[in-house]
Amino acid sequence: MRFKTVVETFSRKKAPLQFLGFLGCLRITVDSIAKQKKTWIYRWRCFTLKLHDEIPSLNFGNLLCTERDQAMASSVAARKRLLGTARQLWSSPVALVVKRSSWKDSIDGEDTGFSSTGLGGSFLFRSFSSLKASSPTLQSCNYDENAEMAHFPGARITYTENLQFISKLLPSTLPCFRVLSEHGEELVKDVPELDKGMALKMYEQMATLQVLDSVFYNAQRQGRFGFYATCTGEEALNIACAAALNDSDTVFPQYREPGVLLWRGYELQEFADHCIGNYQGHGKGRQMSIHYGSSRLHYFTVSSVLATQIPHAVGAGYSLKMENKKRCSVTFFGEGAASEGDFHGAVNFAACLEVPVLFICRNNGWAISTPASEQYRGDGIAGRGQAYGVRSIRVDGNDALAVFSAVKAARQLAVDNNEPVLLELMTYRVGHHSTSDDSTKYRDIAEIRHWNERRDGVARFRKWLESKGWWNDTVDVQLRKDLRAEVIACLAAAEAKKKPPLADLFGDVYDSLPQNLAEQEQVLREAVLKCPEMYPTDVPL
Ligand SMILES: Cc1ncc(C[n+]2csc(CCOP(=O)(O)OP(=O)(O)O)c2C)c(N)n1
Ligand SMILES: [Mg+2]
Repeated sequence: MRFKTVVETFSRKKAPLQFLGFLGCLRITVDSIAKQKKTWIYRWRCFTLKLHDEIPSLNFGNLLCTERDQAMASSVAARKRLLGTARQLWSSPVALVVKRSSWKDSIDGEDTGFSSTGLGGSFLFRSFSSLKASSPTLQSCNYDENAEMAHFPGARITYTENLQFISKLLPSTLPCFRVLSEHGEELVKDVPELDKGMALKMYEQMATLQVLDSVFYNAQRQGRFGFYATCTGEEALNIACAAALNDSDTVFPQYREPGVLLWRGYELQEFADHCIGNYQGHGKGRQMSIHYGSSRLHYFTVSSVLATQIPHAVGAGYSLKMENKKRCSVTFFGEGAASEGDFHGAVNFAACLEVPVLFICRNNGWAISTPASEQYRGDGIAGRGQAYGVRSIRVDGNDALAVFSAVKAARQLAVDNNEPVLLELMTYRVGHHSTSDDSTKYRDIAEIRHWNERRDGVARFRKWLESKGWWNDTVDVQLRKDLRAEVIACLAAAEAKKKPPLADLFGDVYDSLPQNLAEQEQVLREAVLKCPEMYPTDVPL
């Protein structure tokens, strides 16, 4: 398996070094120094490190090499000791610095799998930052020889003689980051810099989502298409996340995040065409109606099989890292989906492989009829981050400004450091789970009303806009009226379009139709011709 990543190289003499990233090892190609191409495989579990005194900009001295070590590194024995310490403390490479004249003796013969033969001159290079160990444990490593440390392959730890289990809970519940009060007042000085144009665009998109949901929900109830799920109560969260991301970040959605697509430019007509399932719809009528997707907008097609999108996002993020794209992948999921094994495997994978991926959990309190209180015993979803060695944050998901700030900052961390970040956005699912659900059967109507009337995120954002003098009732009424007319017109236009031809039912999976599918198509055609009244009349044969 070969990845294209060419990694940052440092050299005073422009030594033509190239790092090719591999899973689990680094392949180092040293070119013209030896006037011939030589390749070494450097196993990443073996570790070589030396401070290059001439290039102070490489600042790993504070991590592993104290001044004492530098002085001692002048002797072969001391360097070997340093290497040994490094191996024990650090299981992945940060940098490999080679100065041939002084290092040949200690590199050769070491079990690094690396030979210095053929190297000449003085040069150094470092592995790409994605392999850089960034765990806080590294920085607090104590390798004082006098401290009694228990070195196991699984952890670097101190001993205790107290037989004590650690508590089930963190010392205190994780706080919830917010920027606005329930009344839309600014609570912090550093309100994210949103200019008027951006803030208004966000609000208009939130309103569009509300109108879209209202019209489509009713259309489904009228039997005009098969299934629908609103994001009522989570519109502010949808749009704030989308606005904070880069439009080219690859999104792996659950199903309650159509706002991200809307923000990126998915047309209202595209939503309608897909739900109705006409020939221009993304799924050509073969998908559930809310299973939107768009490769143009870097938005993977929704799959209702819970949590399957989470490991996919990690794989995509890993690939973005290897191609040095400076983008991240983003996956959305509910607190219910976070109970699936896929979530746990994916987060652990991302932590170990240092993948730039955002795990965005919408904790809306319900997974159909299962309340969050029956979903976990720890501190929600954010509380799991530390166990996996992943940064995490809990945010008020109904505070668009808080969500915007947190996602923006998380994205920066992910892309700059090649690391995953877990965000838990606290919110409430105001709507029914879907058109197949009546949530009043399992939850109190007063609870729904409370969230809808008192704690709605769009209303809160609007109050903030009004406090700045950027919005008022008159424009709001007009906007919603215009949007409603537009959505209704798109739906009517979608219904007037042809259905996809029958042959489309069998296409798009294989390059050429396999025999069994060809036979099935033939049988279906014969059945339609024999009993046309049993089949839709608007599907072209
Ligand atoms: C693997 C799997 N199990 C069960 C279901 C049925 N199901 C569909 S949605 C859902 C609830 C998901 O809740 P959550 O992840 O909290 O998302 P929310 O609907 O609240 O946005 C369930 C159980 C499914 N689609 N896939
Ligand atoms: Mg939920």
